[in-house]
Amino acid sequence: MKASVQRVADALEQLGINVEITEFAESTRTAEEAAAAVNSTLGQIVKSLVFLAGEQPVLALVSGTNRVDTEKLAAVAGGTIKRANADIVREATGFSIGGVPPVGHTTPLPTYLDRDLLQYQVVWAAAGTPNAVFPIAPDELQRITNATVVDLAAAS
Ligand code: 5CA
Repeated sequence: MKASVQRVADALEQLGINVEITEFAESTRTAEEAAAAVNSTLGQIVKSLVFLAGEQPVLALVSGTNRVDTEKLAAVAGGTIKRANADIVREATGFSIGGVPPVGHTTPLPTYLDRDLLQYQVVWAAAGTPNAVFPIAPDELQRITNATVVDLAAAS
């Protein structure tokens, strides 16, 4: 297991939950690739997206079918919302884009969970690298990330 995947496994264990991380031979870098790898719908893939709310990095956990409406995020996170660049993502989370997990970050980030994820029995999130994911019930994901559940989806 890669060190960055091990960090996610350790974080999940410390949170007291027993989930199985799968490392694939193929890429799960994008939500589409992850859905193909785990044979789920796109909506069941959790995108872990870092934004800057003013200066504060925040994490949005978003269904694979949704784009974030930054005005909706601003309304709950405060400040002007900007997408974090790759360097800020790595600094704030300790992980690189494509493998950013919902837990195990360098420092805890204020976290917002797309309410559309709650319709599924199980969702899949990245586990530290662009080919590792794990399944989790969305209510459990909300609990372990201490996330605020919000409507984040941009009109499609
Ligand atoms: N492993 C997959 C599925 S769990 C994953 O991590 N998906 S993701 O959506 O959370 O991460 C990829 C996202 O990073 C893409 O949606 C894309 O919007 C964003 N991204 C890619 N390149 C950049 C970049 N240069 N700056 C900011 N965000 C980026």
